[in-house]
Amino acid sequence: MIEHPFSFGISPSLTLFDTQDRKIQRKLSDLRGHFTDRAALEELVRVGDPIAYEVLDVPRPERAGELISGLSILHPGVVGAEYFMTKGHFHSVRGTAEIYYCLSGAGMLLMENEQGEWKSEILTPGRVVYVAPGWAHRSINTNSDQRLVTFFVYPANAGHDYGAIEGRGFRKLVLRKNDRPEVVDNPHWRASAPEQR
Ligand code: PAN
Ligand code: ZN
Repeated sequence: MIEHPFSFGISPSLTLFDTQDRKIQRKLSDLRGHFTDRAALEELVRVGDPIAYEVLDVPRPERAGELISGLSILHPGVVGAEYFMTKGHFHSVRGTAEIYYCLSGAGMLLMENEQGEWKSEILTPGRVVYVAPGWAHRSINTNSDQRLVTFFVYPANAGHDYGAIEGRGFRKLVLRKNDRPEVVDNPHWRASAPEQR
C-alpha cells in the first residue's frame, strides 16, 4: 500500500484510470428487489443480463483519515419505466459525507435521510453534489444512450449499509415519462425497514 502522495489521471471515456484500481460490476440480476417492475427485470436478465454499472476505485486502508476515490459508470437503460440506477446505500458510519463530481452524461443523485427528508440533485458534467452525512444516495442515469460517469470521494472508514434500502426502497422513484425523467412517490416505500433477514 502506497504511504506517499500519489496521483492519477481520469478520462471519462476510458474505463481504467490506474493500474491499482479495483473494479466492481453489477449486472441487472444483482439488482433484484431494487426495481419496481420485477417482470421487466426478469425478462432483461433472461435475454442477456446486461451490466447496469461499474465502479472503479483506488483501494485504501479502511480507516479514519484515509479517503476512497473512484469512478462510477452507470450504463443507459430502463427496467420498465425506471432508469438504470445504483443499488443505493447509507454509509454504515452515518456521520460520513461524500462528494460526487459528474464527468459525463446526465442523471440524478437521489438522496434521503432517516428523518424522512429527501432531495434530488441533477448530475451533468461539471456539477458537484455534496452528500451530507446521514443521507442515503443512489445515482440514476436519465440519458437514453450515454453513460453517466461520476467521480466520487468518501472517507475510507464509511462502510456501506445496503440493508435499509433493500428492505424498504427509496421514498421516490425516477421514471421515464415522455422521454423525460419524473420523480414520483414509491408506492412500495415503507417508513421502517422490515426485520433483517
Ligand atoms: C459509490 C457507490 C457506487 C455504486 O462509490 O458505491 O456509485 O453504488 P452502490 O454502492 O449503491 O451500488 C459510493 O457512494 N460509495 O460510498
Ligand atoms: Zn456512498
